[in-house]
Amino acid sequence: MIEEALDRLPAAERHEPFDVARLVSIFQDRRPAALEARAAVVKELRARHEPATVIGVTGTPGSGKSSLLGRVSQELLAQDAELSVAVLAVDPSSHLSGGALLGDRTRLKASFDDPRLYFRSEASDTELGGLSPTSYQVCRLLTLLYDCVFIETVGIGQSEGDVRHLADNVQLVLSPLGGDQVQFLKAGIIEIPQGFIINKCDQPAAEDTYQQLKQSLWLSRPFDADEIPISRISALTGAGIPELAGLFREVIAAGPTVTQDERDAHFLGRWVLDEWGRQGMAALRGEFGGAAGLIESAGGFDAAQTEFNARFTSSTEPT
Ligand SMILES: Nc1nc2c(ncn2[C@@H]2O[C@H](COP(=O)(O)OP(=O)(O)O)[C@@H](O)[C@H]2O)c(=O)[nH]1
Ligand SMILES: [Mg+2]
Repeated sequence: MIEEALDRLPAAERHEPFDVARLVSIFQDRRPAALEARAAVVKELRARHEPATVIGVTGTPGSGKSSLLGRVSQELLAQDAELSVAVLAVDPSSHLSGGALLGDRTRLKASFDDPRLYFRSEASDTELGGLSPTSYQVCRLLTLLYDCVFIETVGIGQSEGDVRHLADNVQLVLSPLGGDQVQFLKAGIIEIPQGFIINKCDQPAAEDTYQQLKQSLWLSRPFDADEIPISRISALTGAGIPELAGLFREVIAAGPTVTQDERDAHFLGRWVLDEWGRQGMAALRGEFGGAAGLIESAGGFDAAQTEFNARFTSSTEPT
């Protein structure tokens, strides 16, 4: 597997879709052989590329995340001829396709032939749309191949795979009179995002949503309420999309805020919990000295997995 992965690397760096897709599959592969291949790929890529900024786009299903990402990614490519963009949609529904993102506008479809834009959707492992260790792995690859990575996800706050551990910047999408919007803002969720996007501003109720959000922000974030960007857009008409793309370009230019070490530590913990449960977590905290400690002593994320597999398996064997 290592050889295949390294063979495909040059084409993937040129954004050849088929080769990128093959590498993505290796990053999703749960078999032990994939660990080594991933480590080799990451090592090569890190020597040549700085990791890209990751932007999380979250919000309830139907708020228009896919539609706006389809629009705004296209706008980004138009505004900057050098830029490449990857979109990873972690979808809670089982029937997956790029359908919503592509929309039914042929103009949008055309830009999907542009190799500077890569779209991938992945089934979520939870109904809430939480991120899995696999989402992390794919994101880890894409940040080394593209200039900017968007993660579309429903979950914010409720799952341990919190998007804020993966994204450098989190944007919460609201739509006018969205059913559980109030719920969303109550749950302490309003504190997390670096920005809000009110989509469907082609609908008159959007003005109320804007006022409501402003008030909630003044109450719950009095010290930064006036600085938090609220983008008002319509993914349907395209209104506000150029400005939103401008905001994203600033975020991309500012660079990553979450370090790779933090991401690695968080998602190593998630992986241990997934694979080995509470007993695994106890061992990780105890004899392995915590996720960050294990990664450091093993010499990287993949090596830490290999070491944990080997030692934890042997320590749980009956004596
Ligand atoms: N009126 C209006 N409808 C929109 C807008 N953006 C998306 N939609 C519609 O809202 C529905 C959900 O959109 P989708 O992008 O799949 O939402 P997601 O579940 O958040 O990814 C679809 O029927 C879209 O056509 C918008 O700006 N205005
Ligand atoms: Mg969607």
